[in-house]
Amino acid sequence: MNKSSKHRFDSTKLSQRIASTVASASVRDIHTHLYDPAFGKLLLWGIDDLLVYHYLVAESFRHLDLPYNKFWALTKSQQAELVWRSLFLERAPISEAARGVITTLNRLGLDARQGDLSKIRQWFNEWQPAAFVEHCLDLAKVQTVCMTNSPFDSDERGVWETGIRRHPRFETALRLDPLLLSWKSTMREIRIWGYDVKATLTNKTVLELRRFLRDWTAKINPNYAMVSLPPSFSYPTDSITSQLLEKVVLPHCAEFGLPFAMMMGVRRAVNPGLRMAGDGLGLSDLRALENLCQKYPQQRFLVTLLSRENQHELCVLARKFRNLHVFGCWWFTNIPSIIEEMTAMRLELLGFSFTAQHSDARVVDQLIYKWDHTREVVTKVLQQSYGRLAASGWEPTDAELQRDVGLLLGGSFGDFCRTQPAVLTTGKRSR
Ligand code: RAT
Ligand code: ZN
Repeated sequence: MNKSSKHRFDSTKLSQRIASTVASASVRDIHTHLYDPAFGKLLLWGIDDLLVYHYLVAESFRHLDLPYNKFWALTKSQQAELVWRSLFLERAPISEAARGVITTLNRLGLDARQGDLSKIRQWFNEWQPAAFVEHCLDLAKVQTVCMTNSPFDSDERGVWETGIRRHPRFETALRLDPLLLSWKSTMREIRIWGYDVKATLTNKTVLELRRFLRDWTAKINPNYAMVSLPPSFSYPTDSITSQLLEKVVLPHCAEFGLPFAMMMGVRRAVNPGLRMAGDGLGLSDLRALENLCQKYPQQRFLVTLLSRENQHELCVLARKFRNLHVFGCWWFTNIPSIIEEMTAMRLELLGFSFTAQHSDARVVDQLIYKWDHTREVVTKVLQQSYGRLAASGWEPTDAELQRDVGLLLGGSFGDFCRTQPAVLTTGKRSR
C-alpha cells in the first residue's frame, strides 16, 4: 500500500451530505432569555422587540445624534424606528445582529426591503403569541429552549408564585447572579422573603440559603444552576463570592445533581448610559476554573467565555477535566468569523465533546436567525474537518453524520448532564 496516497472520495457529495444533515438537525438550545408563553408579557416577540435588541441599540448609538436619556424616554416603537432608520435605511444592515433581522423577516415571509415598518407591524399583529412561538421554534428547528430563570426578578417571581402550566418545549435554569455578585442587597431581599439570613455567613445563614435554593429548585426544576462572572473572578479567595460558592451553591448543586454553568468574562455597565447595551468584556482568569474543576471533581461545570483570547486555554482545560463542558459562542463571540475559528478549534481539540452553540435569544423570532447563521458556519467548518478526515481514509456515513451533528447541537450537553458524579471521581496521580 502506498502510505502517502490520499483516500479518494467525492468531496462535493460529502459537502452536500454535511450541509443537508446540519440544515435538518434538530437543536436543543441550552441558554436563552426567552420565556414560556405562560409568562405573558415577559415573552418578547415581533418587529419592535427585534429592533430594540440591546445588540442593535449599541450599534445604533454609533450613528444617532441623540443623548442616551432622550432615547430611553421614547416609546419602544419610537426607539425601534430610530434603530430601523440608522441601521437599515441609512446604511446596509451588515453587522451580524442587523443581518439577523433581515434573515428573520425573510424566513417569516416578509419583504424587509419594503422599508415601511407599519406593514411589518401589521403582519405581526395578526399572530397570537403562543402560535407564533410554535412557528418560530419550528422554522428554526429548535426542539427545546432553556430559559434563564431568576428568583430575584420581581416580574418572574410573580409568575412562578401564582403557578403556571408549563410549555413542554421550555426548559429552566436557575440564575444566581444577584446572590453571588451583589450579596449585601440580595441578602436583604432574601430576608424579606422569609429566610433568616445575616450578612456574615453563619451556619444558620448557610442553612437558610440552602433552604432558599431548595425551594426554588423544587419550584422550577432547573436543568442547571448558573452565574455570569466578571473577569476579576478568582477562586479560591476569601471573597464572599468564593465563600458562597463553597458553602451554599456547590453543595446545593451536589445535593440535586445539578451542573453549574459559569459564563465568564462580562464587565457589566462599562457604559451605564447604554443600559443593557453597556456591558463589555475582559479576559478571565482560567486558573479559577481550573481550581474549581480540580477541587470538585464530581461537580459538572458548564462554561462559556466572552473573550476570544481565552478560548484556546479553555479547550486545553477541558481536555484535562472531564467535569468541564464547553458550550456556545457567547454574545460578542457570536459572529460568523469567531464562531468559525472557535468551532474549528474545539473540534480539533475536543472532538464532539462540546456544545457548538446556544442562541442567547431574547426575542423568540431571533431563534430563526441565530440558528440559521450558526448552521451556515457549522456546515462550513464540518465540511473542512470531515473533508480532511475523509482524505485520511474515514468517510462518514449519513447515520454517523446525524449522530455527530446531533452531539454538537445539544446531544453532547445531554450526555454530560447525565454523567453520574461517581464516574467523575479523580484518581490520585501515581508516578
Ligand atoms: O447576550 C446577551 O443578551 C447578554 O445580555 C447577556 O444576557 C448574557 O447572555 C447573559 O446571560 O449574561
Ligand atoms: Zn445570556
